Amino acid sequence: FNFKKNRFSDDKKERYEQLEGEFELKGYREIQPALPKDLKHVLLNWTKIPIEESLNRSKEFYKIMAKRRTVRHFSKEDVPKEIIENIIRTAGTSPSGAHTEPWTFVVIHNNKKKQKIREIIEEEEEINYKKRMGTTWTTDLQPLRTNWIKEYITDAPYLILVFKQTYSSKSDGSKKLHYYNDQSISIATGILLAAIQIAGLVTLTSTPLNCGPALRNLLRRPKSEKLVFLLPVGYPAKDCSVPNLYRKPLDDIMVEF
Ligand code: IYR
Repeated sequence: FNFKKNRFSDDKKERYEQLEGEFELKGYREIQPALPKDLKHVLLNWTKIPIEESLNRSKEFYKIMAKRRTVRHFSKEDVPKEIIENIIRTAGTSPSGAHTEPWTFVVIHNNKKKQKIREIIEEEEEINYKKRMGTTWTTDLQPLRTNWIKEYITDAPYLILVFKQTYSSKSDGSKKLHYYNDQSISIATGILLAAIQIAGLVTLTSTPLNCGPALRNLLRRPKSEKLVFLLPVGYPAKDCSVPNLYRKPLDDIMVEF
């Protein structure tokens, strides 16, 4: 029931008010909050650490993250599932709009599923590379030596498909709005990348173009969910090479006042 007063012309107002009374009596009028109305607030569980340790941790974390590279050549070596579970648990600690936690991480270990996913993506990517995208796109990507053949999809032991929930439903069946779901899913994926790196694994932050609906159907996700990222996760291949890229120094990315 989406009764907005301004939708009714003045002559219908009287009838509306009558109706409103009826709805209130039947309990239809009340909007169910996304979080419990009487949600408790508890003391923050936080412990101060010495400045020295803070400095050390920030430096060590930076050093580990600076070694992160996007990897496109994977070993077939398996990874214990518990590591993948911990990584996803960590991503799930991300902040989200109104604590809606608008993410579904679909984990694929099954080879037949990986093969099917690879077929769907390669078919679309071949069109992207050959027809859909312009010469600026192909010229810009050329130094990365990517193409539509995606061996990593079947080589990596795990695929994590990150789905963004654009909305869900409340317990009364009404629509639950997922505020800032774009930001929330991006932050969660950033945390996911950091968790993968800390665990000593590698990944590729891929964004399969035009494959969303086909993959959503294959994995039986609802229409409310959109595929945002596909991350192969595992170990690099023995002969894995990466483009020799450098990152901007602090001076180029930080502005101080
Ligand atoms: N999604 C395509 C192309 C691609 C686009 C960008 I922007 C990259 O940084 C890398 C690749 C692919 O995966 O091949």
